[in-house]
Amino acid sequence: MGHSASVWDQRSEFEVSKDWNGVDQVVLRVPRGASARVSLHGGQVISWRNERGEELLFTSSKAIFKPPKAMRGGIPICFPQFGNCGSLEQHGFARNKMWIIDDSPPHLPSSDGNDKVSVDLLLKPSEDDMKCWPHHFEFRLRVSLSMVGDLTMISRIRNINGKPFSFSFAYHTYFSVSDISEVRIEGLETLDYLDNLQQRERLTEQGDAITFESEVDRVYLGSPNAIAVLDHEKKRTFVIRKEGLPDVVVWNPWEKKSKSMVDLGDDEYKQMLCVDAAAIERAINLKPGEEWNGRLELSAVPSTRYSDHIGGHVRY
Ligand code: TA6
Repeated sequence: MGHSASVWDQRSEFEVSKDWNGVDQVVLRVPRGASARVSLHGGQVISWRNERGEELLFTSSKAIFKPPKAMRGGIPICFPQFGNCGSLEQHGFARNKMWIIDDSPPHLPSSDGNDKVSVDLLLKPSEDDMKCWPHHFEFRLRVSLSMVGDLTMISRIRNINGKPFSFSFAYHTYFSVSDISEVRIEGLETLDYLDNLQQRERLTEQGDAITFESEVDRVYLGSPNAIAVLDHEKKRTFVIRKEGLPDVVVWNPWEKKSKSMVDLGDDEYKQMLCVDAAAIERAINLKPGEEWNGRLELSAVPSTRYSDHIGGHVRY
């Protein structure tokens, strides 16, 4: 079944196919060759490829592609809770629910509509969901691919005239990296962070780019809206731009925890890094009728050019 999507001066198609569990997936393609694949299970981006067909997101070779478990990799959506510090399952239920394609989404500002191929997904609570989280919400997710292969995700979460509610949120992004010991993050220097390995103690990052020699599980607070993840071996930089998402989660399980995870290969920690645009420290509160937007834009650029892409935010 083909859906035509209006794009900047070229007709592009996205198709809906089914995975081996019979779950619908939407494939976005642009003429220059980049693509993205979104599963209706969890509204999870499970693949993002550049115009050479290189996969930019990590997927575990031991991923369990069986609902209700979220696949280990891609970009799971953490809502309405990040982590396990609330009454819900770890990272909330949104990534374990079936979403639908929204054929008549409310208008988005034109900057996010005309030069991209997009799909709009919708999650609304079922009667069952209301038992564990009794709030009337609509979660609209637009996943877009630009003509040059940048991936954009826009979450619009609205309180549909129920009682006020609060939530935390993250785009739990698994980047594919060549070797974690050859990766650094720029843009988080000198920020405070909550260290999940030390009972969420609040600490301050030192003044240099972040590199990796052991397990890291941190929530950086009040971060700039442009962050760079530099993969030295591939000479590739992921540029993360965000709006409405003040925090950044950085997670690599390293060797010991990888060995304890059934859906992650023992050595796969070397090829992945989670850098999640998030809203965690301060919960988002919505009164009836209010809506929150959280926007993420990912680019993968040659490292020689990445400073052009994040302007003055670069720190040396
Ligand atoms: O900080 C990221 C984190 O909360 C880690 O503690 C680790 O649990 C990771 O998320 C993966 O969570 P998941 O539920 O996807 O296994």
